[in-house]
Amino acid sequence: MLKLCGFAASNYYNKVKLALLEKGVAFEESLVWTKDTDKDASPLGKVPYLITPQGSLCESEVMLQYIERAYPQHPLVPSDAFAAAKVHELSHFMDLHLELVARNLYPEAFFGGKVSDSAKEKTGEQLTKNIAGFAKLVQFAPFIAGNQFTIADCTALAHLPLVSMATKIIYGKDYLAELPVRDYLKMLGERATVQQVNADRKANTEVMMASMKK
Ligand SMILES: N[C@@H](CCC(=O)N[C@@H](CS)C(=O)NCC(=O)O)C(=O)O
Repeated sequence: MLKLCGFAASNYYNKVKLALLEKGVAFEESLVWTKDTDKDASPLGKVPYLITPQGSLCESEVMLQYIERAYPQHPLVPSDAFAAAKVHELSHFMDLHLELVARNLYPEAFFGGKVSDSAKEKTGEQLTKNIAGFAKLVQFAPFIAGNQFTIADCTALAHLPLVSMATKIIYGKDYLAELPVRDYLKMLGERATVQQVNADRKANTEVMMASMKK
C-alpha cells in the first residue's frame, strides 16, 4: 500500500493527500516532521514523500503524476495530451509562482518571526506580477482548470488559502481578493474529501504550534 509521509499541516502534503482521497486510492499516512524525514527518500528533508511498492518519491507534483498513471481510476487529469498539460501548467504555476513566493512571508505571518521590509517589498512586487499571470490561466468554471475536478484543484486547495492569509496579515490586503477564490474554496469545501483534509490540517496545526512553543 502507498504510504504518504509528512504532516497534515503541510500544504504540499495535503495536495497529494487530497488527490489520493479523490481517486479512492488506498494509502496510509505516516506522521513525519521535517526534522525526522528519511533523507534517502527525501534528500532535502522536505515533506511529503511517498513510499510506493517500488521505492520512494519526493516532490508533490511528481507524486501526483505517478499516482495518476499507477491508479487510472477516477482520473484527475484529462486524457487529451494538451488538456492534461494545461492542468499541469496551472498546478505547477501555483507551486512555483504563488506558493514559493508567498512562502517568504510565512516566518512572520504564521510563525512569530520577522521578515525584513525589503523582502516584504520584493515579495509583494513578485506576487502582484505572478497573480496577474495566474488570473490569465484560471477558469473557475467551476473548477480551477475547467469543468472537472483535477489535480490543479488539489494544488489550489492546498496553496491559495495560505497566499490569501499571508498577504492579508503582512500587507493588510488579500492579494487574491480580485479573483473568485473565496467562493471557489467554499464550493470545494462541500466535498467530503476536502472536509477531511481541512479537519486533519487544523488538528495537526495545533499539535505543530504547541510543539514549537515548547
Ligand atoms: N517542492 C516540494 C516542496 C515541499 C515543501 O517545501 N514542504 C515543506 C512543508 S510544507 C517542507 O518540507 N519544508 C521544510 C524544508 O524545506 O526544509 C514539493 O512539491 O513537494
